[in-house]
Amino acid sequence: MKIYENLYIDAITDKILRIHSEKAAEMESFAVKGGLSLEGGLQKVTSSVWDKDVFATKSLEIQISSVGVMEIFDKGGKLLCADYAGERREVQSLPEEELEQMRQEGHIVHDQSETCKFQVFKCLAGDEVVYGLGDKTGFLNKKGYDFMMWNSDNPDPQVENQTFKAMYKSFPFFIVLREECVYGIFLDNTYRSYFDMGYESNAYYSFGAVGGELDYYFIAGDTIADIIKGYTALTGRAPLPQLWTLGYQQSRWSYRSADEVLEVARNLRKYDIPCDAIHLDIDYMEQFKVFTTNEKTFPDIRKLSDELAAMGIKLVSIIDPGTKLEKGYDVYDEGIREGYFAKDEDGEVYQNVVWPGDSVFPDFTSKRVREWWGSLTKRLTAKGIRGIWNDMNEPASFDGPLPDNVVFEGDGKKRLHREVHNVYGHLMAKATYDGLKAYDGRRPFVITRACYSGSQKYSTAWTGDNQSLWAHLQMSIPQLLNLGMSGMPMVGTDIGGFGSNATPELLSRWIEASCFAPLFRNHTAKYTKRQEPWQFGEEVTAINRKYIELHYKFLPYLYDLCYEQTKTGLPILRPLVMYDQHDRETWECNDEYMVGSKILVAPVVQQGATARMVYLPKGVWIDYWTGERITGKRYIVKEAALDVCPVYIKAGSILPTYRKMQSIEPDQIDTLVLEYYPEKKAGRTGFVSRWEGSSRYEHYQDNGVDFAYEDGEYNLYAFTFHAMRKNGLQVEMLHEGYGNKYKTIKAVVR
Ligand code: MIG
Repeated sequence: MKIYENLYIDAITDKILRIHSEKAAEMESFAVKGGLSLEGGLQKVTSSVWDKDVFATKSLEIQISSVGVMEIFDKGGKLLCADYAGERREVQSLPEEELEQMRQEGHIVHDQSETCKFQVFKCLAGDEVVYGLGDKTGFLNKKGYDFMMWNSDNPDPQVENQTFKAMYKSFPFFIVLREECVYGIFLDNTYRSYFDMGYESNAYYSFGAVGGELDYYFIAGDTIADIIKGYTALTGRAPLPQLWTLGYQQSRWSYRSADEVLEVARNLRKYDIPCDAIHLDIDYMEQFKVFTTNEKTFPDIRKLSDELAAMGIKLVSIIDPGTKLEKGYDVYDEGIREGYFAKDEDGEVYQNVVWPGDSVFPDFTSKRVREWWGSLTKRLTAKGIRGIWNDMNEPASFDGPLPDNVVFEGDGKKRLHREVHNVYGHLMAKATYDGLKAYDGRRPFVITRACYSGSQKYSTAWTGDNQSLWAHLQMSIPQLLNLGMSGMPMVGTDIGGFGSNATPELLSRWIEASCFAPLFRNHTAKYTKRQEPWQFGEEVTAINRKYIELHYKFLPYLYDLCYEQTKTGLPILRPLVMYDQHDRETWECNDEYMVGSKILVAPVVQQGATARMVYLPKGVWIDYWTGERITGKRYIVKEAALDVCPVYIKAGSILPTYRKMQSIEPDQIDTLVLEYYPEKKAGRTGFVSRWEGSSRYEHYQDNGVDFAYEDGEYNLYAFTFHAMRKNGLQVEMLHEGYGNKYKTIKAVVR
């Protein structure tokens, strides 16, 4: 529906509006699934009343002024979001020569003068906070900062936002929360885009892109969860992972030979550290040639993977998109013959330099190329590799950035680098996912560094090259939470830090802080001190083991959250504000998080600290370690020596747990232990406490490997626990389709 000059509004549902230019309507989206097929039971609007200048759906009303200024109201007449029509307060850029002087001394300065093709300005009310935008540096609340979406590999220490306007990922999506209301905006534009969330002025925020079309979605709802549901209904949700991929993973750039990998595996077992995967970084390749292996250092990866399998450990290997330019290297030869690589303006294959030296870049915008790349994954899976880690897919390049005009031909549709840069990693992840799914058949395990909105459909992600700095440990929490609120649930950071050297204390605190992370991987760079969990002596090893074991104990809870996520898009790690958005104290809580809605984690992220303030939101919380019951909506001080990561369980919860294990073998899991944390103590008879209340919990179980669940091969249980009854556990089967059921289900009252 046209509302003003080149401005159209479609109601996608009665709470999701698409605001776009005329041309945008015909453009294909890289993020929004299959055009606009909504997932997750959202209803498409079939009719809405579009009047002359008041447009309305069942839930929203839009007013357009005679000069095209748009205001969106809810049905009660509350103003949710208004275009800003006042004066701009532009930030002056320095003259180029002064910028240059700054650069000469090593300052990172940005020229702010790039002009957007379009920019949208919205009013700031003053009381709002802004979340989302992927994994930008800094804290949870992005208000007051400005950002750029341009997938960038920058190895400098990633501190706050001022020089890190762009990171590896582009999630042009944010959530605005106010006392009164909440909404989200998703700018579906792959060009370089800018998000000024009140840096230029505190009267307005703005977003815009240097190319492409104006095309954004306005998502309304009552809660942050509603906004995430709406956004992921558009851009998709993460599929169920293989169960083992939720386990602990050990990595280093690089374990340089099969022998070294085996030694790491033996140490993991010797020190009794649960672990499910070891990663092979670039040195397993022959001269960094993608899809090859180094015959000298890794003579028989099939044999290696079998030996590791006997220890319950799987291999994951890295691939890079940059393909070595070398005649006789079959991947290169075939790609040249078939025209699979990106070209320069004159039609010559475009070259730059990456790890293999002179390299060329597959054109992942083409379906043929993605299928080819996907089929190449067979070379790795045939050797027993069980997961593929996609690196350098911004794409990164050593000899200057790829120029704007490198040509990606797609399938007959020519696009320039400036248009597809931000989806290059997204499409590589898709190619990897589709290849693994087609040829391996198990649920693909892909990790990617670069992303665009919607990458959650194909891949997990890590936050790239952090460093072993306390500031980066602190940042890891808001980073993962904002990724989750950007629809990307399966995420983690390099535990212990990638660059620089971890101290024993930092490593333990990092393992503690990450102990519920869906991607739970310790990784570090080539030139750094070793940081496997056993490297710092017995005392520290015991702490590290304790938290890795805690992670394994709660695996069935994590997996249930994965299942929930496939239905709702809700993240696994959630900021406290998602628990109670009417409690302002939660809005900027940067050092605590919830795991689903029942566990609260408040890690220690300060060097030397042995106590910390913990904010407990409303409700009754049970200290996981001491059993103490605490009424929330207040701060408490928690003693937390190095071996204590404060964890609290919401009273009334039932949590599913597994017994101690070294690695995840879904077939062998036959016991489920339900921990019941009753709402209320009713009293005491002799030495026995009596409890009141009852709770219910739904639990999902399947083979944890393949797609059989799509044909109904899964079990869905409902557990009800009545505290007052003897043997108060009641088990109901809501769906019964997986044969290998638990032999034992028991409940313990905590
Ligand atoms: O230019 O493959 O972020 O995790 O270990 C460095 C080597 C390339 C960057 C990745 C990092 C990986 C490293 N890679």
